[in-house]
Amino acid sequence: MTVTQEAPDSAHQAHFDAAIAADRRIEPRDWMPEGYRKTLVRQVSQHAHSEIIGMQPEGDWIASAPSLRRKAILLAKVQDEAGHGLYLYAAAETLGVDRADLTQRLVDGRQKYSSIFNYPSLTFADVGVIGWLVDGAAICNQVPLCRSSFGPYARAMVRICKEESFHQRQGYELLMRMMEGTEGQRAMVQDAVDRWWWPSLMMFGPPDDESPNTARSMAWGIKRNTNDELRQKFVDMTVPQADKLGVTLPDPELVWNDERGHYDFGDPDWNEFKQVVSGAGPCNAERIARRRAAHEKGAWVREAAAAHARKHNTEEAAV
Ligand code: FAQ
Repeated sequence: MTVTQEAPDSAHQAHFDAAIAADRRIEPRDWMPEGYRKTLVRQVSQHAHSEIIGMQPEGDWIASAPSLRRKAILLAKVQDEAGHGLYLYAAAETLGVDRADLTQRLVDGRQKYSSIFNYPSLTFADVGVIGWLVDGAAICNQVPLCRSSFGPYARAMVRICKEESFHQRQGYELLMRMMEGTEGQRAMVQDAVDRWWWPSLMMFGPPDDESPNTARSMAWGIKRNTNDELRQKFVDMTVPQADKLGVTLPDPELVWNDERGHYDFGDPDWNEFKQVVSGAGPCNAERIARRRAAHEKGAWVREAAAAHARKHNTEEAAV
């Protein structure tokens, strides 16, 4: 059966449902319910915005990295994040939206980006902790998205996850070196861990019973796990790494539960999460102002590229 993007009817819906039930990929040319398309536009564009805004906290440290080696690593990481944003905007565009419009929605505050990037990076230890915890959380969240039902999103995630894995390792390696250093350096690492632990847990989103989108997104195969499942996976993975590193995670309720086969842990401050997501976090205004300024400053580059493409196309057509 050929399925086109015409008005939905029961045959289109049945074909889509059968593809989801059989765990087949949905591609941009396939008919899809409007709710599925909208959910993907929302998630993929928020994800793209997060990668681009996420360049800022670490980008601040490129100019003052303590060695050439650290500067080269950090530059490569931040450039990777720009690339991730581009793959994800390209995946979103296959759903019929325009990247320029998505960016406008971001800078106007009409679209979200990850709460985590609204916290400041105060010392160079934050670069290590962002790599270890923030990229570690991103990997936990994103590896299952390589099996997302929408083809372009799933394929983008495969490459992104490979690069996130390097990001996580560079962070952990930096922290290992700092923990072998002076008492002052060890204190700097512990302070950064204390500040980033709870925001990292919030990256996975609200608890399942307060997550309006999870059930629908899982039924459609867009998400493969619930927010709480992934948060638990992250805690279980991270506690032994913290022990090895010699830092304390700032949660008095963190304890191994033999019966469950998982760590028990405390609740993040969900009021703080709501505040940060609604735009009132420590760095929201600064992050958006910078993104808006970069977008405006880059207008001439976009215009020049478009003019060049037009000229090139006219020349090709004339041959
Ligand atoms: N921050 O019903 P749910 C990275 C919103 S990339 C802000 O549970 P859903 C790489 C949510 O959008 C990090 N908003 O929603 C890197 C929804 O609002 P809406 C980004 C959040 O979509 C590392 C509402 O709350 N990763 O770190 C957050 O089913 C280092 C209700 O929530 C992704 O985007 C939050 N943390 O589940 C870069 C991964 N959580 O739109 C640089 C893909 C929830 O209805 C340096 N996304 N909200 O108004 C996902 O997996 C999902 O979208 C979730 C949220 C799990 C984030």
